[in-house]
Amino acid sequence: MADIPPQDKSFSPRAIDLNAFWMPFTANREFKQEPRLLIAAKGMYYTSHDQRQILDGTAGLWCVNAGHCRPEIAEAIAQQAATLDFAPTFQMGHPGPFQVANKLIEIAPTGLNRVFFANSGSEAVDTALKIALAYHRVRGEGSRQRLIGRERGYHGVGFGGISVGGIAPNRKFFGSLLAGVDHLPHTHNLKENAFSLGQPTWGIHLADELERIISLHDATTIAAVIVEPVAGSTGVLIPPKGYLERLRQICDRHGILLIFDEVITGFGRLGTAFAADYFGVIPDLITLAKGITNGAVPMGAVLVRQEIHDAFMDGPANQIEFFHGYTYSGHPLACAAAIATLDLYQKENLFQRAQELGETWQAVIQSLRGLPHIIDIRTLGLVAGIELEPRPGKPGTRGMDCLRRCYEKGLLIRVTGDIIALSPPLIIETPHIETMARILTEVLQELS
Ligand code: PXG
Repeated sequence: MADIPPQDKSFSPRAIDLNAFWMPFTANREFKQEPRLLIAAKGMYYTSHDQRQILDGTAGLWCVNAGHCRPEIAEAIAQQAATLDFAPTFQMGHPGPFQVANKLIEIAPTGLNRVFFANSGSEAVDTALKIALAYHRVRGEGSRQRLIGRERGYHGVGFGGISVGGIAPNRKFFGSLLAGVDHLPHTHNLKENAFSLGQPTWGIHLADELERIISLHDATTIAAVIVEPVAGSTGVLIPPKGYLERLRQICDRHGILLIFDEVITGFGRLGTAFAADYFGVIPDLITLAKGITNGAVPMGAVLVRQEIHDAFMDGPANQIEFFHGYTYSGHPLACAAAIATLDLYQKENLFQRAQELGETWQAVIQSLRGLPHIIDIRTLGLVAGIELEPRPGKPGTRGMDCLRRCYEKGLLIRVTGDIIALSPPLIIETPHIETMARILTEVLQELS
């Protein structure tokens, strides 16, 4: 726990004008009144601008799975920046993305052995949706144009992602979105499932709603279904037992592709490389980002079943097969970070950490039950959602106050409305888990 970041000076946020940066997904005016700046990080801890050690309960934003500022990753990035800063991957190449792709398919579920690179989860999602649409078209089933998402789904902020996503504020400001999208119901139900341990037993029938949507539109109009195996951003919603299996069966029956958005569940969050392995349900495409580089350089990726890729390889060999890509697809710095990160995950067996610690994590976090305001606790792997009762007429304020007070006491949590989400780096040890629980206990006891 003696991780002291190499930053020994306090920093006053007033030393810079905070107005020019329009902060993402932030109450800008409130934040700038009372800024919380992080100035260094090491292992399990951030250092705040006023020189306090803040235990990272969220792995940054679900991405720093191997802990902060790992020298292996920092050195790989520095060396790459000095050797080959940028190289195109359109009609050119460099070794990085080929190497990363090979490493990814080594740990990917069987059959998903082609990789397309992007620079974020949002881009990975839009890429996966485009692959799904184009796949059906190149096979002569161009009528399959509909995409099915889910209520309370989060798939980033591209137009594809917000269209299949199920969060009203992320959608309602932005016009008519993609046409031809429908949504499954979400699976969250406190009356049936509050305080379930692991996967809840109620709710498999919600997967059958896919059959209803298919009868409404006809299977020949549907390209793909996209879901997060565990919904993260909307408050850690764990799939009911049998639910993902049922979605897979229905998709298979109707020739519909199944996409798992594993931007937060990928890279060991549940104790396996991917949630697909944890649940034993193999989708046709998997979207990745965040933990792929330990958060150190932006990178996203789509793992694709080989048959899907091969369907594109039918025309003349001198023709571009898929009209899609980003200037920075397979960027050298991201690749260097990814290679070092994947090596570290393997060397330190980090994907097993959530299995080793799962029982302790569940026991300690579930022991918070009974504290004021808590109406549900959900845990799986090294993730937890703690749902607080909203203050009457003021939803979200209790959650935000909780975040502030935890931060003051040295713990970084995420809140979405009144739901606390915890997703620590996988290098976490039992004493850190106990510290998290202690701080949460104090804060919840004090909170109105
Ligand atoms: N899909 C999923 C499942 C995600 O969780 C994205 C796509 C988009 O990734 P990018 O890299 O474009 O942001 C995400 C992102 C939170 C939180 O607090 C979660 C995300 C981002 C920011 C905050 O839960 N997930």
